[in-house]
Amino acid sequence: MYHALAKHSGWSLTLDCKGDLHIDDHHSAEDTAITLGMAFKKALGEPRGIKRFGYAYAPLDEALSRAVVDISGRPFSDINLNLKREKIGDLSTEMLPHVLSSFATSAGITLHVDVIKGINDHHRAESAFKALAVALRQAIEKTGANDIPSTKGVL
Ligand SMILES: [Mn+2]
Repeated sequence: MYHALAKHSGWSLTLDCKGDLHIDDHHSAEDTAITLGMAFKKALGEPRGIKRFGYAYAPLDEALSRAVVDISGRPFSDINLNLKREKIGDLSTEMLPHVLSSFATSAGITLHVDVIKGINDHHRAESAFKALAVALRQAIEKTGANDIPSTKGVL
């Protein structure tokens, strides 16, 4: 899922995690998401001259997801993946919305992700990460201006 996120958002990402998988996957998933959010925020720096808003739909076969992003400086997320299986591979499916919300919180962005349809949980999850990737890529696109994209002059 991180691979799909990095690929489609245009990130150059190397992730090295020494987790506690002998206990469970919770902290490996959550803490990598928090770290990714921090790295995103740091890499972006002052959000000057960017589009700020981004939204995208991404399908994966029968699954379709929508992600809407605001590089707002206001951490908020509403994530609806509605996954039915307990696990996808070795990953607990409950960690997928947790990963997305942890990323949004540490990146300081507003994030809405909804899986709109789809039968296969792997497809549903992966389409959600791809939609997020494309939305993020759009939101941080340069406009050519040099302003802070906010009426308040600050994000
Ligand atoms: Mn947690």
